[in-house]
Amino acid sequence: MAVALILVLIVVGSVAFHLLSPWWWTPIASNWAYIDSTIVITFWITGAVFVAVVLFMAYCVYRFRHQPGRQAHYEPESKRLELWLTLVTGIGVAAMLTPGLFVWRQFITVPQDATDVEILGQQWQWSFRLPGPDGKLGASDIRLVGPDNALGISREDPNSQDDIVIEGGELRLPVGRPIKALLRSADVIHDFYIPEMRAKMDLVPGQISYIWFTPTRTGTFEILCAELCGVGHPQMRGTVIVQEQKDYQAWLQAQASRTFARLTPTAQ
Ligand SMILES: [Cu+2]
Repeated sequence: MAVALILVLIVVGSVAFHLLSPWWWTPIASNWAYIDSTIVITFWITGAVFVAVVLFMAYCVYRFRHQPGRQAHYEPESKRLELWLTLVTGIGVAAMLTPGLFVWRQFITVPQDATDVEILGQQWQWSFRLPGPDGKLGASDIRLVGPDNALGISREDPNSQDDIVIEGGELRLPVGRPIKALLRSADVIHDFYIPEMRAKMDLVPGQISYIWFTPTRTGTFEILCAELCGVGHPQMRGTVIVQEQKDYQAWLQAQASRTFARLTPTAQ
């Protein structure tokens, strides 16, 4: 009786904790509300299964408890029961996976009008590069990284001359515009993650991965590294400031001194 009661209390406690928990996710600040929906669907399905299984256990513990003279019925196999369990489990798993496929399709389909922004991760900081007036990022190569060229940007590429380089600082983005973040790593695997944007993606050395999102409200958000990348991993944080279009443009105009050409003038 006590065990059955404990099982019921576990169910009640878990559901209450889930509903009353103060550690819920941060208010969303991007277009990726779908990510939240898929998590909510998973919570509902796994939650319902958890409640059903544990309550069933409590029922069995109580109903089939030991009584003098009572004997268990031996039934090693039940085709009907197995069929039912397979069907219900299959439907439950499909219901959790299918919405994810639709979201993933959107996740990898970048809108045509997205603005490129480069994000470089290295042990243990974030650096950024924005295209200049030409709207294009110049070529880059990790082999070009040096004391005066932290992002390894190509000096030969004319497109790179007006690129704005922000080393270990704050990234600014305009609100309501889709952003395509091109992700590079200088050393090990990192993972670009802004909890309020819901989206995250690995930075893999030797590749340029990408992620896109549209910031939906202004504010200051923290960039975290979501991949264990060495002893400095917990300190690998950055800041993204989402601004109104006019404030963003004003800031952009003031960045003329941070172009790649100014920062690393070619040796004469
Ligand atoms: Cu990292």
